[in-house]
Amino acid sequence: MKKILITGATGQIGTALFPALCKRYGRGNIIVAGHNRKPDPGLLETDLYVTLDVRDRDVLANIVKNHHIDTIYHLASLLSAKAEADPQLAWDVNVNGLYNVLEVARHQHCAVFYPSSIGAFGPTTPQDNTPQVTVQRPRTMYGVSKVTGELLCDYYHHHYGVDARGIRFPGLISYEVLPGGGTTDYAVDIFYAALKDKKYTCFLAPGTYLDMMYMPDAVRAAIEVMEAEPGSLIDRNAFNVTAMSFAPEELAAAIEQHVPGFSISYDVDPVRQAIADSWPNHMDDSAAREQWGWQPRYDLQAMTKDMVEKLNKKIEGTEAEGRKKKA
Ligand code: AKB
Repeated sequence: MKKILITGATGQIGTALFPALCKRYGRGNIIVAGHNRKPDPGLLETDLYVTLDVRDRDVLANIVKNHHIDTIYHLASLLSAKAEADPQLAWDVNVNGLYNVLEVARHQHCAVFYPSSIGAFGPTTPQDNTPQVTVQRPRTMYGVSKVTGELLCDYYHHHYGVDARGIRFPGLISYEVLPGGGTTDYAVDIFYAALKDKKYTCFLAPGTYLDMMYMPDAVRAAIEVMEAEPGSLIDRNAFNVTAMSFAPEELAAAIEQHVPGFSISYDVDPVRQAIADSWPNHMDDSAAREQWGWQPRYDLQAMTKDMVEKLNKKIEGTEAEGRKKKA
């Protein structure tokens, strides 16, 4: 039986991963750890939620020991734009936090899931059909921390036998919780703006192609790679995975089909634009497809339709809740 700890569990991925892991392994077997963001009130009331700053190795080691954890989904991390605003903090959380997780995993025999990113690539990486194994010379602290993380996970696997596995996530689109501090966040913000105001001002320029994925696919990818036959994994710590690649104007056109009259304008943020320009347009994820059967289910059209439906329901629910409180 698996006993799983999710670090950074109150973030964009963790919030969606938690129910999926509960469904698969049983709610009582998933411990969620958060630090900065407030968790769902339902979680706070249970003993499934623990407070954890991943930089504190002793606290982490005690949680793993006391809850008999055998698998850690290590999601605690600063995203790209936030990391550029505070590179020292980004190194501390993203690299030292992971180092602590791997050390605890080494001593307490845990498997580790590590989310790398398209941010692990840089301006000298081939931008189209970016290969699985290629040049990785990122110029952002986020990218430096992600490449370091990939190498650390490999090291702990080769030298200590830690079952560390990971994927390079593209931009992730979801309706549960906002991402916060990323370069690909526009692809989430745009849906909220479309449903609220029928217009959106994008901080990336038209023509900026980036890999993207809808959260249900991302959650499935994280679970599938951890369940894959270990013998089939060659690139175990940093699989390219993608589901679609689009530029802002193409996403806007897809949304307009569901929100007539929606329009996009641009006010480019030079920091985030430079980050996006250094990332791939579209990755080759054939290694993940061949080695553990990766297959996305949502393309741009399917994702947009589902996002609009789910976000509409969420907004209606929030408004109804607000009216109830007032009455
Ligand atoms: C970010 O934009 O920083 C993240 C990522 C692609 O890693 N969403």
